[in-house]
Amino acid sequence: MTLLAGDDFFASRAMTVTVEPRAPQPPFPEHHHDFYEIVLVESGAGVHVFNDRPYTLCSGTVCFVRDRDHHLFENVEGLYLTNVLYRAPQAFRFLTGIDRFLPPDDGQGQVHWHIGQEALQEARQHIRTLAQLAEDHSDEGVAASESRFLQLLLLLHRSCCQLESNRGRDANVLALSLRATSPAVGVEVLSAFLDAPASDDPSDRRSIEAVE
Ligand code: RM4
Ligand code: NI
Repeated sequence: MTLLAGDDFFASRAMTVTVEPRAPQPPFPEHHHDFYEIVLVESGAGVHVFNDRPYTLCSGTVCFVRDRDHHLFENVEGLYLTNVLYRAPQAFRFLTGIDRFLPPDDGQGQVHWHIGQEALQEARQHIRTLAQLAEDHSDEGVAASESRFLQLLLLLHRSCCQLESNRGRDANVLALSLRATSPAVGVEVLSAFLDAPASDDPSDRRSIEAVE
């Protein structure tokens, strides 16, 4: 399996965060990395085979990839995504304790999440700034980039892990249950789902609980 090396992506050893837009992301063979990445799906569809299990991707899907994970992309249909690469949770120069805002690292937890269009819009602004800072090797540049990264992480943490509305929670449950669905069907189901408010019907609630 191919090992992607951070040194091929980060502008220098001094840099701890960088942005790799994939517009589009072509099918990409199985690989792992010596870095971590946050994959944010802008638009389109595809299948993300993550640690040997297929997940359907659509606009707003977020995936947290660690250095020991392996993954590939297939059945892509206009899949636009942004990878935010960072060396490791403990390898920042000016940040500590950020594990608190990453998905729990117990090996079995959820790694795919879904955020709404508003959060996606906000994430894009942070990513734009991160991309501009990725070439600034000065201490000030690295500190600014890490601080932006933390803002992005807080936004994703808020949007992914602490969704208050039923609808957001349901979307994450659904994202998980779509694991083996074809991209086209998955996108159709998920879009319809996100456009409609959460159902109060007891039998719907029971179905959601069953998937959970
Ligand atoms: C690839 C693909 C991989 C990512 C690298 C940086 O096109 O998106 O997942 O690790 O870029
Ligand atoms: Ni990757």
